[in-house]
Parts: sequence; C-alpha cells; structure tokens
Amino acid sequence: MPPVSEVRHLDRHVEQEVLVRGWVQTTRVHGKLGFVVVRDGTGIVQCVVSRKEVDPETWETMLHLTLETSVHVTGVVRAEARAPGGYELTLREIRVIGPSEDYPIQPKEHGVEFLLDVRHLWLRSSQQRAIMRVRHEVEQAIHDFFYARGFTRIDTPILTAAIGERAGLFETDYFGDHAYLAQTGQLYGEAAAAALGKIYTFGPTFRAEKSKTRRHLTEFWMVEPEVAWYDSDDNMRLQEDFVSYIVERALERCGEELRLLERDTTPLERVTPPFPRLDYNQAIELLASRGSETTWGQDLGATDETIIAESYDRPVFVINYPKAAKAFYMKENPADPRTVLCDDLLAPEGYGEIIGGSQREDDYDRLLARIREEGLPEKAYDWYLDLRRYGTFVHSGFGLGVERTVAWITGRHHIRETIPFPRTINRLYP
Ligand code: NSS
Repeated sequence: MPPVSEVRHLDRHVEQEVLVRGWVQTTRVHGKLGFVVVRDGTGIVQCVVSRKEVDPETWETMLHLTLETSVHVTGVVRAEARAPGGYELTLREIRVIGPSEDYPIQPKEHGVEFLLDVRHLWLRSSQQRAIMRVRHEVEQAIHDFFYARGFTRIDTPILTAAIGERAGLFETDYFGDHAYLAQTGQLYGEAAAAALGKIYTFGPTFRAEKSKTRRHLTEFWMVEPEVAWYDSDDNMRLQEDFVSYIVERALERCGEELRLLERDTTPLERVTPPFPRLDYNQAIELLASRGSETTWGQDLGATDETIIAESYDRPVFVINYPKAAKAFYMKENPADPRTVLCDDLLAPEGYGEIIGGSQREDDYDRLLARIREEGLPEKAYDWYLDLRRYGTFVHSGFGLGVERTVAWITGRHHIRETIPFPRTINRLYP
C-alpha cells in the first residue's frame, strides 16, 4: 500500500506513489485521457488517467464517476506548474468508496433557499469552504489576540435567568422555573473581570429576533471582552486594535480564499487605528442632512448606519447614545446624563454594526434604579448587584458579532453564509 497523503502535502512525495482520499469534484474526458479532480478538504488535485496505462476496469470506473462520489485514488505525484496547487497525480487506480447518484447541487445557478435546504452539502462547494476558512482564521485571530495580551477566556452559561439585552428571548421551562437562552455572556463576564482582571467570553448567543434582515440570525457567535479599570476610551482603543488585528490576519493568511470570493481587499487594507468617533448628536445631525427621519432619542436603523459608514473610509464609532435607546447596564454619561458611555462600531461598505460596547454602571443605586425602570426581575440580578456591593470598580467591555465580521471581511451580502448551519426565524433545517 502506498503512503496516504493529504493533498496539501503532495509536495513531499514528488515522483512517488501515494493514496489520496476524497470526493470527486469534476471529471472530463479528452479522447484517451481522463481528468478527475479530487477534493480532500486540504486542497484539490487533478488526477490524469491515461487509457493505455491503466487497466480497462479503472478506465471504466473513471468514465462513470459522478459528482461527490467518495474515492481512494492511487497514483504518482508529478510537479505540474499549471495544475491547481502545483501538483498532479498520474493515476493508477481508483476505488469508489461511496457512490453519489443525482447530487442535488449541479454546476448551474441554484436559488439561495434551495442551497440553504441542502446546506449540509452546499458546505462542500469552493466558495462556502473559503468562507469557513476565513471564519476559522477570524476565530483563531480572536483567541491569539487576547492570549497575547494576558486575557483569560471565561465560558459563561447558556441557560440563564438574567436577561442581558432587549432583543427577543428564547424561553424554556427549567424544572418549573423560567430559563432563557443567553443573549450575551457579558453579565457573567463582569463578575469574572473582578476575579481575573481581563477576560473574554466566546460562544453562541441567542436572540428570538423577528427581523428578517441580512444582518440577523437567531443564533450567532459573539466574543465579549471585559476589562477591569477600563473606561469607555480605553475600551474603544482596545476595539480598534482588535478589529484591525483580525482584518490584518485575514488579509495575511486568507489571500487565496479572499481571491476566490472575489473580495476587493483595498477597503480592508485601510483598516488601521485610530477609527473616527462620531458623537450620537453629530450622527443625528449628519443623518438629518442626508434626509433620514431618525430623531434624537431613537436607536439608529440599518439605513442610518449605512449613511454614516459611507462617510468614512474605515470603521467608525458612534458614541454616547441616549439612555432610552440602550441597555440598562450602561454607565450614565457624567457630561450629559441623558446619554450613556457607549459605542457602536459600524463597519464600512454597508455591513453595519459589528460591535456594541460600553462602560458599565458601577454605582449600586443607579444600576438598581435602571433595573427597576426597565421592569426587569430584580431577584435574578441580585448577584449582578453584588458586583457593585462588594468592591465596585470601573470596567468596560464589548461584544463583536463573529458572523457580521466574517460577512464584512469576505464581502458576503447576507450573514447566513458565514456560519455553517444558520438559524433564522424561518429556518431550523438542516
Ligand atoms: O447587542 S449587542 O450590541 N451588545 C451586546 O450584546 C453586549 N452585551 C456586548 C458587550 O458589551 N459585552 O450585540 C453585540 C454584537 C452586535 O454588534 C452584532 O455584531 C452582534 O453582536 N449581533 C448579532 N449578530 C447576528 N445576529 C443578531 N441577531 C445579532 N445581534 C447582535
């Protein structure tokens, strides 16, 4: 038996026979030559089958190969500059492992709803694989960034009684009590910041949002750092360093994927700190001058975000929103108590808000008043108030949505393509 080789390591076996295991991506026959492209997840390799050099059975097998048949192919590795990946296999033998009849995805245009119905197969296509690789790189960059800066990763509960955000809640029975699927890990992150100083959470979060937009999923992944003694300014500096680092990593290590996705990377290359900061009041003025009907006090809509983002060549912070537009835990702005110390980071090119962050209310009485104002169940927040009862501290943090960030970097229109199995208001399958 020849040694098994991953496609990415064929360069280690030039002029030697190897066994490659994968799936048939394309086949084509030119007279006495057959070409079979096999994908193994680490790359694709073209196998050349010469009718006079293989036994008749192998030639027959090759002629009848169909899309996505799983195969074991044996052949000699040749350096071939024109081949994808730079190597080719001169094929000796093909073993069909799993036939694949009438593969649902054919090389033609399919509607996106159909593709989402066969998402489990759609993942095998080249663009979807490229997006998953970029997502993977972004996630790895997130962990590397915080690891290098001495943050401790904290895993926070998914079942909780303490509601974090205003967005829709998934509720479930918890042995006779109510539990919710976490919309954020933040509140627990704050507790951990008092224990460990600099922490971050990374995990799935859930929002029963009835919004059918290109930016909303009901299950999405969020990274949420929380830092003791950081004020809102420190928090924004961390955000611009963080986002610039992620983008740089993707540019550095996912060039091939971004090319395949036809992403124009020039706007990404401009993503370097500092990012412009626009006060909420200035944002409202800018919007009014562009014909938006959003008035002081309201949260900004998707169109508003696009208008603002279009005025800048890199991500832009909108800071210090009115209290009424934001969550209960944000710290009142001493310079204008109608507002809170917070920031939304808007990505360029219409990708909208990728980060929501704030300095947290560290005053016990003010926080309690806000919990009451919002009509939240006080009992569920007693532990959270303890953080203000026992050694309260200035602290800040933010949450970055992984899917929106990947959609922006890869240039996908809708964020559903940036997660392997998207959950939206009308999709729980596959
Ligand atoms: O609601 S956020 O603005 N903020 C929080 O959840 C805070 N608790 C974060 C923190 O300070 N620790 O959501 C943060 C980000 C937001 O900017 C989006 O990028 C993403 O989470 N997000 C979403 N992505 C996909 N789908 C939905 N529905 C969604 N909602 C928020």
